[in-house]
Amino acid sequence: MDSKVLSTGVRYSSLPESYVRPESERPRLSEVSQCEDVPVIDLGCEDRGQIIQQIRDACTAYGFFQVTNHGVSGEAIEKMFGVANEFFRLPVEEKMKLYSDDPSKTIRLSTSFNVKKEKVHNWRDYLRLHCYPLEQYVPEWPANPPSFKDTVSNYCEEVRQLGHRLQELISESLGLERPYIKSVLGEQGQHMAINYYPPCPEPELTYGLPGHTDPNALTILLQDLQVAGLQVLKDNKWVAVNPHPDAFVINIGDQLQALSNGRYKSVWHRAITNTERPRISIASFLCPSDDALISPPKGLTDDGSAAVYRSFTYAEYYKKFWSRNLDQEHCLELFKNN
Ligand SMILES: O=C(O)CCC(=O)C(=O)O
Repeated sequence: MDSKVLSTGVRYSSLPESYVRPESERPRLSEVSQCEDVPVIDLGCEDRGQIIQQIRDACTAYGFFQVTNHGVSGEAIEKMFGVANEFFRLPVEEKMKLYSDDPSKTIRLSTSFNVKKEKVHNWRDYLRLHCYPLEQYVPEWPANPPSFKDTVSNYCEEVRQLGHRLQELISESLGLERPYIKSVLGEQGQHMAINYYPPCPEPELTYGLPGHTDPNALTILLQDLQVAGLQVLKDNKWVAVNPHPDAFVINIGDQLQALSNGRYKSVWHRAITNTERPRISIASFLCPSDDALISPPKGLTDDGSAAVYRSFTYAEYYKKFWSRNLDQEHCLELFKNN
């Protein structure tokens, strides 16, 4: 291929060889069912106890849920989608100024997942940004489209508040003090992946993103309302999570699985492609501070259940995660106590 990225405006008539998965790893789209009972939690509900119960049930059974009345304004969401679309429509030469395949960069346009490590590529381009503290990172963000910095900063602030609110609810749902998770995770980083999945000539042969869990604490995902593509693993079967108007999809990440001593699941999820329309998704990740020590609180082990994972710092975990391929075994398996 001539260009390193896919978002060049060129439509492919067949899938380039380097994206074709071996037979046994293909998405088998005809076997995927619709997830009819995705938990949708109304954060505007006046009964806090009910919200906490719903979160407990969702995190235990699914590892993900959707939230409505989440406090992020419709305007912030609409503008965020607008600027994401505009960015990926920029001329490829303009976008390539930001290209890097080095995961340690705090801003980069890239493609697939980890192009230097993986054997088969994924049908995705993405712009990855560090977003907290804003004043540290915004100066390095794209100056084009001109509204990018303002729009994305505003969106990040609103989403961060939602994340903190959810972490309080999740703490309480585990029987912990409301601020527990937030205080253990320290001054949390915030990253964003603006994902762009172009129309794909052969969606049966490849992924936008293969099945993976998120290495961070909590993911707040905004899905394209018009184009479905997210699937999660439920009871060992892939199910489609269709976009719900005005909702964010919330994923429990690996750090909350470890902190909850395995009670809550960091859910396997993947993004598939389609032949017709590009799809955009915007994932915001709340990440523990590098030196946060991830270890289950006493309250979750004092019934005699042993710590499932050894204690580790987030820096140690994150380094391990990016040294691997996305679709290998769950990275937490490497931290399991024997
Ligand atoms: O595009 C999606 O729906 C999923 C995105 C995702 O899993 C990610 O960015 O880690």
